[in-house]
Amino acid sequence: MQPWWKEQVLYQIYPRSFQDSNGDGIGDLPGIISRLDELQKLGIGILWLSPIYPSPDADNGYDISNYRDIDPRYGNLEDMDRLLAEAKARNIRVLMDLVVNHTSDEHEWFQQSRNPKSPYRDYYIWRPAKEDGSLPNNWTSIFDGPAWEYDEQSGEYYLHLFDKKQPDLNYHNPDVIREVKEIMRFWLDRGVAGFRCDVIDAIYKTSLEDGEKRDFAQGIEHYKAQEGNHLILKELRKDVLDHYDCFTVGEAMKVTLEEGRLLSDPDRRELDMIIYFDHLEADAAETRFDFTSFRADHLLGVLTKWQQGLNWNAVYLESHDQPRIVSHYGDDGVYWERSAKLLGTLEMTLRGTPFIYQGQEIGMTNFDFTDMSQLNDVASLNASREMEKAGISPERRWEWIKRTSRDNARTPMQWSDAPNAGFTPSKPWLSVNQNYTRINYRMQENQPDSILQYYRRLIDLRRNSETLKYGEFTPVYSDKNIMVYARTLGAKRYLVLLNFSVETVEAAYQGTVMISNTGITEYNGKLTPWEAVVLRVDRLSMI
Ligand code: TEU
Ligand code: CA
Repeated sequence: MQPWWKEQVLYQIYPRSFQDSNGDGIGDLPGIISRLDELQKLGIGILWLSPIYPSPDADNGYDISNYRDIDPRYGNLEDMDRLLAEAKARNIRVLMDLVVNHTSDEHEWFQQSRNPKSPYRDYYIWRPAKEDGSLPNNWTSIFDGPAWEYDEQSGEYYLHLFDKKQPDLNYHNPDVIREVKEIMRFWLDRGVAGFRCDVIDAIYKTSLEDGEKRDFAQGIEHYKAQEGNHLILKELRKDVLDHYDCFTVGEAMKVTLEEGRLLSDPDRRELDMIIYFDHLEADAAETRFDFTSFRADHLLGVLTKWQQGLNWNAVYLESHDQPRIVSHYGDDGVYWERSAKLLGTLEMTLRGTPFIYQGQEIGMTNFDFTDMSQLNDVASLNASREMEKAGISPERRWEWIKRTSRDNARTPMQWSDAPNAGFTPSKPWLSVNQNYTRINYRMQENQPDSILQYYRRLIDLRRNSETLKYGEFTPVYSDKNIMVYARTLGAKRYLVLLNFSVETVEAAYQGTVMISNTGITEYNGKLTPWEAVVLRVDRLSMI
């Protein structure tokens, strides 16, 4: 029998933007509880909540000041218990986001740690300036600028791979590992079903030597997927996770296939799956602030590498860190609906556990902001400053921000055409996309051929097909505009035909139409613009 987390579809909630219940403009736990019926109806079996712990919000909750409580803006521990019980009643399990590469600088440990004599000193990575007065090394923060911040009280610098309000923990200290185990047990004992582990391939810094010159994350070769990191993951597995019916998905930054294998190979007993980024960077250029144009064959190449290379994949196209997929690889203009459905077809027919990000199921698009003042994302704000320093023009800066900003995915969920999209009765913490009158959940609930209804059918199709869940993945054909791949289990085979363009193209395959985003029931060998067709091929000899 396969584990439950391979059978189910996962849904990621970004709590502050999902549903506000008390009119303060911020989504909360009672809001999530009030929407569980919708999630059940979609066919979701697992929820991952982005962080809901108390946080000063330098990075919207990814800077935690207390790991054993709920931020009052989201509710309290009783609300959490109620959410777990209500979800369970609907056969939905809940994952917490475990953010333990760093804490908030307002966490008690860090406050104590600023005193060089404190037993907490060694919880973090403190270093004096070099003899010539320069920084301890040349590492850069993933949010741009140096990775070191000076602390007056200590007379030393501390390391932060992200914002300066996110000091990195020191995994050379066994006390830190002990604390992490206790935090994990705290939540598992309360009934959570596992963790999405934030940047978990970066927690162990092997050395603090200077890094090779790079335009992003300089120093990364000293902390990405290190041997010490593998040992810690094994220890967490053996001492904690193995004692519960749970699973972990670890975010692995800049990970290669080989590193990904080591982190998620079931025999090594580290993580159950990893979140990598390769397939969402298929149009990224070599230089940091540039892009190449999208090609379906290129994307299929990247997908094939991971589909065939890993034992099991976390399959996702959106998250709180990514632009909306319909605006990225799809067409959020004329072919908005079709391309959103095509991308859903792609995701739901790959091998792995599908992760749907809130709003993806109704085809939400990138934000409609018109200038920097409307942004919240710390990564965008810092990147914009760096681009300015590099002499990049305001127009190109804004283009890049619009294309990549994490705020694209963080605008509030569009539930209806009521004011603020039914997310809140008051002013939302981040502006609602004004296209909510056209793109919203309630409208799609009432339309039989909406993106939402199509996602329900896709999820249903996957749930009931061993071939779609477990079949082998094989690329069949691709060019600039189209990709065709097969999923095969024993004598059963599905062929997935996707046209990523506005051209009508020949694709001469035969089979029974299982689902299509154009509503066809018979396939005539031609794909119309943005058409997606899944065929069941009854006789293997046919292709
Ligand atoms: O993301 C880590 C990460 O790799 C991203 O920050 C990525 O580099 C960035 O989005 C590019 O702009 C995780 C969380 O998902 C993210 O929200 C947090 O900000 C980050 O860790 C720090 O906790
Ligand atoms: Ca609220």
